[in-house]
Amino acid sequence: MLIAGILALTLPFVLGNYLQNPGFEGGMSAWNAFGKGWRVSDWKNDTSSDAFSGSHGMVDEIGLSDTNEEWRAISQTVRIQAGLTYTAKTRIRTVQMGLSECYLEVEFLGAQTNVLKQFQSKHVNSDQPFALAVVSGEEVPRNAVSAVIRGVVHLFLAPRDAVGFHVFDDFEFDAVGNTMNPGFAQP
Ligand SMILES: [Ca+2]
Repeated sequence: MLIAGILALTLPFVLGNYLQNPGFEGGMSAWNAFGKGWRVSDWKNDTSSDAFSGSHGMVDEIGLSDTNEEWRAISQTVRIQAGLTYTAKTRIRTVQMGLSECYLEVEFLGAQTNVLKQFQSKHVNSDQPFALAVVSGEEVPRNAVSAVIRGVVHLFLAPRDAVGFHVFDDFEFDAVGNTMNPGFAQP
């Protein structure tokens, strides 16, 4: 009871970013790339940059000869804790994206890496400067042991005129531990 009382005084709490190398300043380290076109970029000019913060971001380049209906993703898998609520974020910039879309996705996995639940941010389907994409406040399903945090690019139709770019930077995956057991604060 004493321990519960002490914890109750500290709620709510936010645990730090679970992701490693979340802003790609360490290159590809800790990230898995699926599909074509992924590279870490430090490109910038006077008005724009592939980095939302720091000097690097993750770019997926769509080429003129790429195949229609292609899926691509950059992802990181982390252990999770039952009883917490999680929020994922990233920043997305798109250039000449044509007939494609991109978004942030979170999957909660069971012990056999089976997908228990999937959440997606609002899909980006027109060009934009860096803007926030969020999957917020999702409770962990019973039996979930890990989460995949993923930047997804879906190419509907390969471009004919200009190469396109989807740029991601500053992924976050945070836990908030104040909502799963409301009785806990009143032991
Ligand atoms: Ca960065």
